[in-house]
Amino acid sequence: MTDSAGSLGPDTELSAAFLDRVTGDTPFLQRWIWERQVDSTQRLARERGATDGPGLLVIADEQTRGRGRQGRTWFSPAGAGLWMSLVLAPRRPGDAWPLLTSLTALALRDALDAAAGIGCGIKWPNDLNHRGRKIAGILADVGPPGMVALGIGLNVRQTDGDFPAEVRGLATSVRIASGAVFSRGALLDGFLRAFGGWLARFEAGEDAAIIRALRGASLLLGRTVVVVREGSGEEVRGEAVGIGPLGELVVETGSPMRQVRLMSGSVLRVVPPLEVAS
Ligand code: BT5
Repeated sequence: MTDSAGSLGPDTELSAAFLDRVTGDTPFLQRWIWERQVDSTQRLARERGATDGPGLLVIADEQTRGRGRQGRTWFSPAGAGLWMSLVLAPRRPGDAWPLLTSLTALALRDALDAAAGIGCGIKWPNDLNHRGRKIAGILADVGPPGMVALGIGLNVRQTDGDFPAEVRGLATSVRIASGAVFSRGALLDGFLRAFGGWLARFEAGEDAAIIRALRGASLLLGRTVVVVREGSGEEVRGEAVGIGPLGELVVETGSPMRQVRLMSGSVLRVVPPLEVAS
């Protein structure tokens, strides 16, 4: 393992020795980069992946330009969460890669349950929610060539007052959900283990087991949803009735009734609301 960038201060639990240990136990990682502050781990991960290849974890204490999908902002204050990106070359053809976002959500869910006793649900396509509030978001970018960059933002230490007005009441953290301050290191360790298990299933072609788990974790199934399609901006309204083989959301809509398969999109409304769920 190489500490190829950044300097690790004594105030962080994500020490070089710790990162060496957790990534050393992780077959799909060969290197890590820790930065005290970076614009976006996703930007740096893709840059370094392009020059040095896959098997890379990039993690930062703070992001100054953390990003969500479609150019949205991801608030990533210093020391408040796990802000990280994995660069991988999964051993499956690229047309199966859309499932990777879902795998990552399943791994985060497992890790939060095991490490912090928090029961979360997956809000398709890329959010992990607790009691109707977003605790984590996932960003999957294809590239560098032959690789995928998986960006993960998990809120760990924020109190309600720490969130900017824009997301206050909509966002939550491990601290808010559990009432305890958990170490980011323990959560990282738990996530990497859980992710390794799901990645192995994915590479073994066990998609049916993945989809089954996704159905069990989905917060949208059985609810009425309004989804804005990525790209066209079209609004689809109907009942979420299934999860397809690539993790897509199947919505029954219109009259006469037809099924629409959504690969990606933003959920505008859910009825009944998600607070009722988890
Ligand atoms: C996401 O986008 O949820 C993907 C977030 C991925 C962030 C990680 S952090 C490490 C890596 N490096 C990066 O630069 N990014 C990745 P999306 O579904 O578009 O949701 C974005 C929306 O979530 C924003 O428009 C806000 O409404 C909300 N949001 C922003 N920051 C938040 C936070 N810390 N907690 C909860 N919600 C937040």
